Amino acid sequence: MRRPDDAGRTVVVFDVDGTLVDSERDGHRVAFDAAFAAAGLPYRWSVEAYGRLLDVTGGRRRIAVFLEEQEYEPEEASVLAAALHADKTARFRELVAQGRVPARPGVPELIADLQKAGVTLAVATTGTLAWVEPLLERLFGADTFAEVVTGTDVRTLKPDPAVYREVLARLGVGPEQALAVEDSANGLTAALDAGLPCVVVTNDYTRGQDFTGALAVFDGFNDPDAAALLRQSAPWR
Ligand code: XBP
Ligand code: MG
Repeated sequence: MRRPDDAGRTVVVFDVDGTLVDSERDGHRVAFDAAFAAAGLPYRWSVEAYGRLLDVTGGRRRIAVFLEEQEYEPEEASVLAAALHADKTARFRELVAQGRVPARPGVPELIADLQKAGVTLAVATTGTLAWVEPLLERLFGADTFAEVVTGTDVRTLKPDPAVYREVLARLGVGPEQALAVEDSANGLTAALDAGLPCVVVTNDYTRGQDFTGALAVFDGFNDPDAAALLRQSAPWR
């Protein structure tokens, strides 16, 4: 493995939801439903329905789009979505604190190996800063990621490339020095549009999406080919 000070510095930028952690079905979805219940609203998102709702990135936008589907006026949907999302965020932080949001199998080992090899690690996520930071610290330690850019830090969410561009700007590296690791088509589009090569590691919600343009697509981090490719050094293409 090349060291960062060799020709071609090596940076790996990870997505969080569905990539570093298994967080959607038994984490975010549960917190959204609890927020609906606490507000006295009858809505509950089934495991299947949530898969469709994931097409809209960002929890607040996801709620707003859903409420508009329930015939709320856009303005009312937006105000209610903001309040529900604030409550959802507090509830998800609680799940994080209880250790109920696990790393995906193979991820802790991959992170440890990349750290040992001197690779610079970073995060580009649509998720909210208030839960992203405690989750990363709990699972991977406080100083594992050189930069963490969240949905709170950018104006436009994935599939827009803003979050990846912000990571590269903060690190002061070009996209050719970085590799993105994503789980979804929205994330892949964001990475590619920022110029990063991208490996996709799918999960139950994203398997079957269109991953045209990905450097490689794997089912899990323990796939031997995935494990080998992700431990290679730059340049990846
Ligand atoms: C993740 C998201 C997030 C989470 C919920 O997308 O879209 O909205 O589902 O987190 P990606 P928040 O993995 O592509 O970054 O409620 O904090 O938005
Ligand atoms: Mg994701």
